[in-house]
Amino acid sequence: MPPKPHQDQSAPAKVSPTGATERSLPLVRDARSQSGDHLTTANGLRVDDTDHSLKAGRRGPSLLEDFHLREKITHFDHERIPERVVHARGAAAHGVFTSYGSAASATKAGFLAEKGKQTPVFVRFSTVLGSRGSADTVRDTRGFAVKFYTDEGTFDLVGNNMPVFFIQDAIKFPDVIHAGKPHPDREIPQAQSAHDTFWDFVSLHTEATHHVFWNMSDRGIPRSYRTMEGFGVHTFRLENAAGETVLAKWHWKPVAGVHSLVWEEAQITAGMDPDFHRRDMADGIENGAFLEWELGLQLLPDTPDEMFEGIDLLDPTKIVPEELAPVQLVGRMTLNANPTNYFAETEQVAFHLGNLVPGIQVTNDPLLQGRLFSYLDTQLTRLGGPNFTQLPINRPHADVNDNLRDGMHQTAVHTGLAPYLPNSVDGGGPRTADASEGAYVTLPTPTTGEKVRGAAVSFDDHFTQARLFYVSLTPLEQDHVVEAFTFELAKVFEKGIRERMLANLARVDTALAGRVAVGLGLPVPEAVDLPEVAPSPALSQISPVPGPVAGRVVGVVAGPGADLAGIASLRDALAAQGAVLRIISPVAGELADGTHVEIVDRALYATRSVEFDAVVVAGGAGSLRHPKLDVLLQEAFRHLKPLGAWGDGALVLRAAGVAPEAAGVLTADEAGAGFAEQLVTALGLHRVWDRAPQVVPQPA
Ligand code: HDD
Repeated sequence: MPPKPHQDQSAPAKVSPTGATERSLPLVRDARSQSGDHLTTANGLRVDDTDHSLKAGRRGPSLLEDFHLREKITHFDHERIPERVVHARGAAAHGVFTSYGSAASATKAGFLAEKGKQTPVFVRFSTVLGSRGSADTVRDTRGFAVKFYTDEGTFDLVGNNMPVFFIQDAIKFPDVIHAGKPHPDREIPQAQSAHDTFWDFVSLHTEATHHVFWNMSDRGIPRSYRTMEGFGVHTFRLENAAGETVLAKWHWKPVAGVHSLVWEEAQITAGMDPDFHRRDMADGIENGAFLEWELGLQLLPDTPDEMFEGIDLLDPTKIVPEELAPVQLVGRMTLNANPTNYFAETEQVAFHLGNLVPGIQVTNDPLLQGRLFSYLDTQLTRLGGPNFTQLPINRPHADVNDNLRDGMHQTAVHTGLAPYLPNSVDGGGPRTADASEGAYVTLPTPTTGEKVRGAAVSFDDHFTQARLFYVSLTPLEQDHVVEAFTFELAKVFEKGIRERMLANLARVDTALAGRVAVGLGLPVPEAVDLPEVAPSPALSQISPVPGPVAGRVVGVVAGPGADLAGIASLRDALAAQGAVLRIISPVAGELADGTHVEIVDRALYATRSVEFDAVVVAGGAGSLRHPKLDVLLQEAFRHLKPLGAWGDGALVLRAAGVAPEAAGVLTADEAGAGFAEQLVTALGLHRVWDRAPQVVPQPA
């Protein structure tokens, strides 16, 4: 009897609330609101029929007295809450943060100070502009919001996958978002920056230039959440147990390396699988390929001018290059459990920059100051009142005794008579604490000056760091930036906006501006004097060293007669590294030979190359020919993905126009250990960068 067919554990249909659900439960307090086996009304009355409304006769009108019908429909009518005004589309996971103890000299924050200390976390990733139902892979900044449920209260690190922001002052946030969101007349385009109002705004507010460069770089189209860096953006002030302070910037360093899609791939994926990133994360966690980051800090002296090497630390459009202030690693975060319920957890989670713990204080960064207001405020509309911290996902893991009372959606039954302080009725409590008992005591930082609507002069340099970013990229990454600007500005209707943007680009890099101008068919802007900047290699994401491949997906093309034993051994070799093998075949169903049965994971008519990080043709499948297979292989080749074949599989590559001798095309006689090893190394390098000159037009 043939063995049991292989089941693709990561196929979407299998992503069900099973193991992950159980794992996540202890992380959420009071998560179970349902009990018993019978269907009931909201009041616990057992229901005999939920498919037919109560009628006056089988063909008669429905009756108003049908309380079950009315309750069922009323509740449904009110199921939606307003989506987030920004970062509406997101996906989240539970995990744990483990401290290395190395931050103890900088901060007294308990979750960082003690080596080995573990703190539960909930992390939500998001796009900024698109609405809740938009696609994951659009070009955009990604949100990276982490909730640490610490013993001292909840700490939220609400960052992005880019270290700078479009604006320097929170008062402009409604403006930049109005400009980035779809045009108000037709609500087009969805989740895109490639339109007039966005480029109108950023060309007029040149402080946006640095962030725009990050968006137009490969950082704007991440391969997956697990391959994104994260940044707290602002400078924070840390305080240690001795009361000493230091300024700090937060960094999340992905263990899987920083990797992106290529633009054409991102666009195809948005249609082929709009849920690409959330599926990748959920599947990875379900398969045990957990997502991991190290938390790092850039520590900078707390000087009165709050500057470092001429960089204003209060300006959120500036970075401190890692070469000037190394990122010191202080802990590790592992995301290891999927949410049980999207609405209850991912949708209702509420982040807030004011959720701080002792040892972490804010600075006067004017963007940060405004954010401290906005996050609490927005939840009042979104979550319908002031009691959202009582929702299970938002409940602190520290004791709460807050004297806040009543209000919409109050679920606590408070005892006592005196929710005020001081009191002589409830025994005088709850009592305030001092710093030695863990109270948050605001640092007495000096503040002087005239009331003024304005910014420091040091906020005026809008171009030097954009240039620093651009010149730090490899030529290939620079090509991608040129292509992105050309694509986006080509979608801008107003010529004046395109010209203004070109003039801004010329203030960053002359050659770049020239290449984009040529692409747009517009005059090359006049060259201007550009500042000398020392490149920061840490800003480039292409690494010559192969990284981990957990969560990566290899497609293996097979058909009748394919070497199923070879496929099974390749699957085992990949699984040992946390990667997944999926069989691609012209039709769905099973492939079988005398000893093996394999299930086809992806029929050719239902897949596209974008679902795979590498594609390999199995031996024995050499006679397969299919127009969709040609497209799949050519696309994977064009997107610089590792390709390969064993045995006569190479014939399929050649028939599709992919030369087995080309860069990054691996061939072998059989799917042995050597072939698997080469494939894992190629996957770990993410793309076959050497192939780029063959598939990308040479830079002008
Ligand atoms: Fe914000 C959501 C990140 C500037 C106002 N923001 C939000 C989220 C992230 C960020 C990751 C999604 C949180 C979640 O998953 O629920 N925002 C940033 C970063 C910024 C930034 C890194 C700059 C450094 N944001 C910013 C400004 C303002 C806001 C300047 C307003 C003045 N952000 C909001 C908000 C949101 C939000 C309106 C929408 C939903 C929410 O807060 O809970 O309050």
